Amino acid sequence: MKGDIGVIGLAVMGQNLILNMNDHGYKVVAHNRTAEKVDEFLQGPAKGTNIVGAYSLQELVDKLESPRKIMLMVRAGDVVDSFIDKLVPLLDKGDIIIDGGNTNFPDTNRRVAALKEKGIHFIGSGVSGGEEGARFGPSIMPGGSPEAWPFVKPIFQAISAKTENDEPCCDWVGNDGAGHFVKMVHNGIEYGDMQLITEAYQFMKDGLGMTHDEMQSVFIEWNKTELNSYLVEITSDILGYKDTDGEPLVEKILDTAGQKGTGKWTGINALDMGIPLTLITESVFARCLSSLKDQRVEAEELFGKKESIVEGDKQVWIEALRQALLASKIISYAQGFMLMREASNENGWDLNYGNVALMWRGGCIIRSAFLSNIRDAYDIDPELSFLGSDSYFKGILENSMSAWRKVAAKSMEVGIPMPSMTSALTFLDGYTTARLPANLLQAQRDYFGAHTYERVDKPKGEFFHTNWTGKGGDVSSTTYNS
Ligand code: NBP
Repeated sequence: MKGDIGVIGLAVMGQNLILNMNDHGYKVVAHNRTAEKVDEFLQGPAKGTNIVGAYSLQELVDKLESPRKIMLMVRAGDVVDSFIDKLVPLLDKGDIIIDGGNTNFPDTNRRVAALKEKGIHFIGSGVSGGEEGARFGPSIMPGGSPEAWPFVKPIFQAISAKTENDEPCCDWVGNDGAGHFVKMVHNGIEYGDMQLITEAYQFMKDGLGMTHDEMQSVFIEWNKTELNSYLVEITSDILGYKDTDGEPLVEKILDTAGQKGTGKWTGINALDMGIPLTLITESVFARCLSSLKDQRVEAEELFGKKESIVEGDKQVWIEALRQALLASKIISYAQGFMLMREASNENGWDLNYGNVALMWRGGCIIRSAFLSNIRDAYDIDPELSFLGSDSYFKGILENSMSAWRKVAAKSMEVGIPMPSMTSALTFLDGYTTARLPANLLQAQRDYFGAHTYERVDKPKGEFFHTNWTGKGGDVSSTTYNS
């Protein structure tokens, strides 16, 4: 009997996805560039299963049922292109290549188009959930050639995580690189969620002078509220984890954050599309700032900086912080969905936002109860332009407003950096202001560069230039927006 699917790449993600597929009754053919890893896998974790090995791409292709489905779980970038180049001459028209790595979506756009010309279907799929997700149920976000989806759907939906209603956290996202785009936004939101939690931690630790056991209890309690999520849950575990000397391990970890690029891609994409994705982008910058460790140490000494303690009832502050965290999180998701909406419109992807929320509901790093509410919001209004306008989320934003402002103002007063919580509030203030000072900005642009402006008392699209000094000319610059 031939294999149902081939997987190339036997590192942590590939091995665990294969074992997951095997558990669900699929016969998987496993291949890896370094052939010894095939043997190690077959004699180790795959021993006693239906998994078979292939030591060359030809052997892999020969062992698969048609149309062949070959999934790459290898390092993103050139490695994917090189496998595609080697596979194509061995495949038949109608065969399917799937890239399950963390690929930047323009690469997937390019590969879908190039392979279409050769009659090969290509799926670019985000896979989230790390090692445990891959083994027992990840969130899977496939996009690309729609013709390929019916062949891949049963396998992907079987191995994916399920919601509490047993719905698979995997559905077709859209054409081209839509799956990888949505995975990129997922990762951006993950950056935002993590940064928000770290800001709450710093406020509690440095502002309120709380112990790690106290902070752990707070996160345990928060996890029973609307903040219920995987990241809040692991944060409580981390805060309670003691090193061999009985001290909290977290305080022994160097405070420089790493990053592998997906948050940065999300920010760059937002700038390209003109979407104010402030919270995620601040989270990326916060990681950049954290990596300037030596400079920060010097600057703290130079400025003689000291944070002052936050006075007042600790319980009241903790509740205010919870509300500020929740409200900021709503803004982060609202901005992420704005970005997806713009990308969907620009690329004709016709994204289903409720389905995206459902795919993130289980298996992935940002999984949370909150995503069910997002799904509900898009069920009510599939074209919702701002998540905060949905009545459930609007209610939370309004109820949290005073606590959120209090926390933001206090953090500024005592010198605790909270870039994501404060920028989220600033965003909402801007978004809910009908008249911003951009009129003055337009006047400045027209003053120095004759860039022209529109008037509130004239139809939109009519442009005016003023000779502000009496010394300039009447010739204006061409009007376009980049
Ligand atoms: P890695 O990202 O570490 O990739 C390891 C695989 O890539 C191995 O099979 C390795 O073969 C192969 N490879 C490399 Br590296 N360079 C190669 C080359 N020049 N030619 C051929 N093969 C090459 O594995 P991973 O952590 O399992 O991740 C797989 C994909 O899934 C990545 O795109 C990753 O970003 C993504 N992802 C990872 C996670 C996670 O939590 N780790 C989560 C979600 C998505 P070799 O054994 O011969 O070196």
